[in-house]
Amino acid sequence: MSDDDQRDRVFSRRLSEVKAFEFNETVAGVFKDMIARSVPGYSLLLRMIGLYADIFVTPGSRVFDLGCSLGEASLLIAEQTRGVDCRIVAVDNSAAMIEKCRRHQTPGHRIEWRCEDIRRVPIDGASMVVLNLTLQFLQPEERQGLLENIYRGLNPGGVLVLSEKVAFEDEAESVRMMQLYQGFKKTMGYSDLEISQKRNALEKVLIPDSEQQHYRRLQQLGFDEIYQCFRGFNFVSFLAIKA
Ligand code: GEK
Repeated sequence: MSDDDQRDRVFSRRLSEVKAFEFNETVAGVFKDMIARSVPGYSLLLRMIGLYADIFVTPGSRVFDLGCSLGEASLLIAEQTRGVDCRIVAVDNSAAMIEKCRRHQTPGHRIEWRCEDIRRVPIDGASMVVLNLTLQFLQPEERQGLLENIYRGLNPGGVLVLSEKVAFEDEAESVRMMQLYQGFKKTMGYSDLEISQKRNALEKVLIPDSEQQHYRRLQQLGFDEIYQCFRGFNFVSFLAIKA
């Protein structure tokens, strides 16, 4: 078992104070297990990203994986675009995550691992931009600016993959989805204590928009085709194509 394959027990003991969630070394060490057990359909989301790369990535273009964490999406894109002359720029502002990414061997592929803030990354010549569960960690007022930057940097025919945890405008739906999501986490082996302490830690850090907000914003930005390709309880993934 590598040190990236440890079981997530970050919130398993009762904490005297639940601090705001951070992507630090402890989290990076268990992240593979944490995300697989916390996001319904995570492995399917990754496979869908690989499929999109196959369809949309063009020679001479760049692919941006913004908030790449351990680089799983970038590695799949690299695999899928073997033989295509493109560059993959994978960005995360967690030094602990990027340090682990840099250990990956990707012969014949050009993944550039960058420890930077995605709000300041210049984006241009992109055939594909991936925001897989990352936009939700920016302050709500910062999201539009990043998306504008992405839209401008996409080539004609380029795509944005946007996966997010979402909030619900309808109260009854919101309550039901929370119940289902909590049930999902229990089936994945998390205790009630872990679920509630993690929820508290994320409260001010992960602020979800609604599906409608995402859809409207993508439309206003100018994307010509917008598809919701995945939904698992309160997680959705959009594919937005620039004409
Ligand atoms: C995956 N996409 O496995 N700049 C750079 N990185 C950031 C910023 C920022 N301003 N804010 C947050 N992050 C991945 C999963 S995880 C999702 C993405 C989750 C980074 C943060 O450090 C973390 O690694 C990532 O965004 C979010 O496909 O944990 O739910």
